[in-house]
Order: sequence, then structure tokens, then C-alpha cells
Amino acid sequence: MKMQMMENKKRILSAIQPSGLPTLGNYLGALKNWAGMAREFDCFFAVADLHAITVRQDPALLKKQTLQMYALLLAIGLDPQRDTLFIQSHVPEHSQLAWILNCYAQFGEMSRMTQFKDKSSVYTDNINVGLFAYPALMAADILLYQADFVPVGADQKQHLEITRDIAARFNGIYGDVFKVPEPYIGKQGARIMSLQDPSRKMSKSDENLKSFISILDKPDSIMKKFKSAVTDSQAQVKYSPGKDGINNLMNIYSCCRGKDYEEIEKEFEGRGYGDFKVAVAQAVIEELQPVSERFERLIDDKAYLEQCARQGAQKAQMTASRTLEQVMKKVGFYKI
Ligand code: ATP
Ligand code: LTN
Repeated sequence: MKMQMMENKKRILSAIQPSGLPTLGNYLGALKNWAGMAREFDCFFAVADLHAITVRQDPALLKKQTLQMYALLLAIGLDPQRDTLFIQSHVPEHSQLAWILNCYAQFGEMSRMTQFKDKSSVYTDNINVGLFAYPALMAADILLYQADFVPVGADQKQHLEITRDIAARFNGIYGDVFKVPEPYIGKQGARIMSLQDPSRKMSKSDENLKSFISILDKPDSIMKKFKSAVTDSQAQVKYSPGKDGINNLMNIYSCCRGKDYEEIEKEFEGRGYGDFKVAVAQAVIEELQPVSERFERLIDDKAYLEQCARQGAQKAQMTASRTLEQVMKKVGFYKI
């Protein structure tokens, strides 16, 4: 009976890069939704270390951050027994399929990716081929598992579209090999903006440390960052187009407290931005506290984390190898 229910569940796959400790943006835009979806779906979640090296990483730091990110998957409430939680490079099928998909992705469509354009303007001394081919690896991550849905923040929608295009193109040539996945973009939290420049998304690689909240920031640091968040000169807590700073704070508050904008406007009627900023900080502190407590406990238990990662990779590989084998056969690779 239990087995049958498993089979009826739709499958989701997502991944996060271990390129630093996640921000509140990653948490509200991605991680929190993953934890919320886990009961309903058959879940595959990966730490995308192969993607991380598209920008230069310090090897020791990458290693540390990979285990930290894996621990965070558990700390947000994912269950290594129920869900398939793994580290991307532990399943070599990702690199293998990515190469094949490179040959079905067009230079023109890859050149249009906003993330490539953005990152190649930032990392001007290292515009490597991996950075360019990044979406083909992401397509491999998704297509290997025949995922139905891919939960991502709005910034990754374009990569999902190219994944769908590559899948449809491949299926068009060889028959139905890949499931064409749908994006799953949570309404709220889809785009948390920088606290210092609310026209840009909150990003863990931002040089201005005051612009983002790290998921493990201590309460006093969270409070300070919200108090110095950039808003406009009006002082009414009201959601309105163009007021990016206050809109962002309202979005954050709404995600943490589960209230809609109207309720928030009522709650803070007649009170200024100062009060509101403190309330938002408090809500974020309460939201992150259980996660950081669980994280602190887990990160000290390396043996347990490694055991979970090993099992997760084995589970992932069972599905991934089946898809890859089918692809290789279709393409015409000689098998012995
Ligand atoms: P970097 O700043 O190092 O490029 P990032 O902070 O943008 O990284 P990723 O690892 O690329 O984070 O993204 C992980 C997940 O978090 C993705 O699903 C992405 O859509 C989501 N995400 C990232 N930033 C935000 C944000 N500001 N608001 C909502 N979701 C976000
Ligand atoms: N590119 C994504 C991370 C990522 C991903 C994936 C997301 C790598 N592989 C597969 C969804 C599905 C990012 O940077 N946010």
C-alpha cells in the first residue's frame, strides 16, 4: 500500500549550489518550499557542486560548504530516509548526460541566458566554457530523474525553459526519452531583494555583507541588518509599485508570518517604518532559529552526514543510470 502511494506521487527535483551559506532569499525562495513540498512529492534534492566550479572556488572552502549545504538540507526538515538527498558530483551520470546534452543545445539559445550574461560581466577574467554550458548540466540534473516539477526561484525560470526545449528536441529526434518538466515557482518568496539595493536580488555572493541575511546569522546581526535596510522617504507600511524597499520587507514578513499584504497593512496602520523593520527582523529571527539550531547539531556529526550522502547518491544513481543508459542507446553508442 505504502509502495503504491509512492509510485503515484509526482516527482520533483531541485538543487542548490554550495557557493556560500544560503541567504534568506535562498531559504524563502527555494529551501522552505522544498521542505513544504516533501510530503506531497517524490523528492530529489542535490547539492550542485559541479555547477559551483563555473566560478573559481577555493578547494578547501568548497569542500566545507558542500557538507554545510548538505547538513542544511536535513536542517530544513528534509528526511534522508524518505527523500533522495545527494551531492551532484557523487552521481557521475550528471556529467555524462551533460556532455551529451551539450550536443543538443544551440550556441544561440545558450548565449541568451541572463545568468550567463550577468556572471560573465562580473567574472570578466574567467568566462569559461562551463559557465556558458551551465544550463546543459542543469538540464541533465533534471532530465536524468524524469522530474515532473522543478521548484526554483524566478531567476532560474529561463534555465528551465531551455531544459524543456532541449528535452523536446531530443524527444523529437529519438522518441519519448525524457519527461518535459514544468517549473514550480512559489508565489511568495519567489524574489527576495537585497536589503541595500532593493532593485537587485538578494545574493550570497554580494560583496556588501549588509545586503543579505545569511541563514546562520545571529539574532543581533539580523536585527542590525534590517534596521539599516534601505527604504523610501515615506513612512507608511503599504505595498505599492515602485517602492521596492518596503515591498521587499513586506514580502519577507508575509513569507515568515503567513499574512497577506492587506493584513500586514492593517497590522501596521499608523506605525512607521522603524517599528515595521523591528517586526520583520523578529519574524526572520523566529523563522531561522530552529533551522540554525538543527544545523549546529548536525554539522558536528560528520559520520552521519556522510552516511546519508552515500545512501542518497546510491538511491539517485539507480534512477539516473537507467535514463542515461536509454539515452546512450538511442544516440547509438556501442555497448559491450
Ligand atoms: P549566487 O549569488 O552565488 O549566484 P544565489 O544566491 O543566487 O547564488 P543559487 O545557489 O544560485 O543562489 O540559488 C539557489 C536557489 O535559491 C534557486 O532556486 C534560486 O532561484 C533561489 N534564489 C536565489 N536567490 C533568491 C532570491 N533572492 N529570492 C528568491 N529565491 C532565490
Ligand atoms: N542553477 C541553479 C541550481 C541548480 C538547479 C539544478 C536547480 C543546479 N541544478 C537543477 C534546479 C534544478 C541555481 O543556481 N539556482
